[in-house]
Amino acid sequence: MNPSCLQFSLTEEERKIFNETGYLIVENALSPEQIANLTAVSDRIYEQRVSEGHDSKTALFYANFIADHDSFLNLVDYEKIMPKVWDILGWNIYLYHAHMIMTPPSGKEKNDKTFGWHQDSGRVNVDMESHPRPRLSLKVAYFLSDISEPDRGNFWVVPGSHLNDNLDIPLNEQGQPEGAIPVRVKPGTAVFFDRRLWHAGSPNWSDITRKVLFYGYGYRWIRTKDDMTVQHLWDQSDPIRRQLLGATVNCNGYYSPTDEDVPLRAWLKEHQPVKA
Ligand SMILES: O=C(O)CCC(=O)C(=O)O
Repeated sequence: MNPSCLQFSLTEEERKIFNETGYLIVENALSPEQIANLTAVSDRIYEQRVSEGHDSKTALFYANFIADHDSFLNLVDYEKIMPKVWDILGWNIYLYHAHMIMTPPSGKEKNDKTFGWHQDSGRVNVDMESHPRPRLSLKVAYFLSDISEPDRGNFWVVPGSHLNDNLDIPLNEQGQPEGAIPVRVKPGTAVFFDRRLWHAGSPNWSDITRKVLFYGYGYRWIRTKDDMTVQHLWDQSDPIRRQLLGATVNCNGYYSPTDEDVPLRAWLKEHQPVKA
């Protein structure tokens, strides 16, 4: 990790926005070249899936894609984003989950049906007793397509809902919860969201395919949420990337990490001593 990444640390204003709303929009996180490259690789994966039988009118959810291409791998510790992730969660973190969602035009008439509102992490929200629920993880969504207009399969959120354990869903499943808004952003924008934020994907009523890459970071004692077959990349990765790809000396290191388990801790002590 190059210490120059620290220029992208979380500002106090960004922290306030994230803490209060449960999400944070970082514009121009990706350069036009990165967008073009990531889009080309994602398109190839999508076409391949369609050729294997995926219905080209429905969204493709494709997890465990990090090892598919270096441009995906390079975002794991991306300098413009990673400092904000560790400034929110701390150093005992890794990439526990990553997925791509390609949402093609549905070809259907717009309707008012309630979207699939949820908090992330499934049973975690049931099994853990605490209020509000613990943050535990966040996702960074890199938007590759233009969703600056509504109806383009936008990611929807209820700002400030991350501290609520429940969400009132409209009766008869018509309409969206009170306060819900579509996130409207240009290609290259990264959207951070707290796993507890009530959010939903939405149908694409436009004629532009929506393309997003989701990177989920959480504490190292959380299990992976997809197969995350990235272990073969450990040897070729620098120490911090290795940590983010889930490496550990032994299982105890997930709970009581040594410096070898968490090189990010020593790196932060050296380069960002006030926060480490
Ligand atoms: O497709 C979307 O915008 C929603 C994605 C989502 O719900 C998630 O990553 O948890």
